[in-house]
Amino acid sequence: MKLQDLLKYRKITIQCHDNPDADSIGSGFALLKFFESKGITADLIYGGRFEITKVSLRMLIDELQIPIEYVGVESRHFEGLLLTVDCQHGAGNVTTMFADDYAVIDHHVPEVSLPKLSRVEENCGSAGTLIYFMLKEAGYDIEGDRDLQTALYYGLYSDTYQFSESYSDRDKILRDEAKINRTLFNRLKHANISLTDLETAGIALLRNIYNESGRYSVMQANPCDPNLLGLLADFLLQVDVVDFCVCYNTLEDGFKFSVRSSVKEVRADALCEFLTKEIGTGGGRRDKAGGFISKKLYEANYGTMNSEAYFSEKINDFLKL
Ligand SMILES: [Mn+2]
Repeated sequence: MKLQDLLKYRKITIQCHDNPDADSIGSGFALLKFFESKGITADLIYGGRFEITKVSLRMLIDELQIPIEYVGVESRHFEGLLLTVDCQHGAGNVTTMFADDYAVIDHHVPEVSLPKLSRVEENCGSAGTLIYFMLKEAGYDIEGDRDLQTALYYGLYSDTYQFSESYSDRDKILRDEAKINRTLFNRLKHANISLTDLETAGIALLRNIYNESGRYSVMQANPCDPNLLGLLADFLLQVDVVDFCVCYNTLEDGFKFSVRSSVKEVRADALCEFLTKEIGTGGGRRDKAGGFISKKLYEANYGTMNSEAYFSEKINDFLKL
């Protein structure tokens, strides 16, 4: 599929995945600009349970004036084309919305059967890389648009762990030739948490519970952006005697948590699945994973059991397996 194939639509809704990241937002923004330049009415949306709170993403949106709109968890019907970017319509990480036609631009392994109008290339480190080349293919004047290049560049940077996992030739071309707003990029790079997050982190660190025989830590933080849980877990794993850890917080409807592991005996993804079995969802990678436990299902199974006790006891059970 080429971008030119989508120009027949008079109305296009671009949808990012839920909990959108820099790549999804930047990619959506670039497509929005392209369609608008062609006189098409385009909107940029995302759904899901959470509105964007991560500081760097708010900064990206504010500084580049990205008109992204949060639409919540309710499915809606949009007129014209629905284009999911950095995700696939029907997949688990994107709230299902409806439209007259569907299109997909993504760089993840196909999870669902794709619509005819699809372009999925897994050898791109970011969806933005693919879009950068699609825009060039369509003859769009990228060079003249520094905001667009900054957004795609920052998306690639974020999706590839600071370019460390960017291997494809096309990723390298975007990295090397994009003309970006360096000042903004530097600010984005160094704006991961807010002062409130810093205080939340400080309190959480003091409440760390270390299990000596299991060589793990469990830490509860006050309600915060999920990104902070990941950062706290990364930090905790740096402690010499911590082999793996779980950082969580209590939200209105359940517990959100991050797991990190540096030992092969404890897989972070397996531990996540174990902790959420029948009461939530979780997964990830061998070293990094995360999950959510539903309050309703937790209470049905464990009553008023204290959450710190739940995590500790469950982890001990997991270690016995
Ligand atoms: Mn991506």
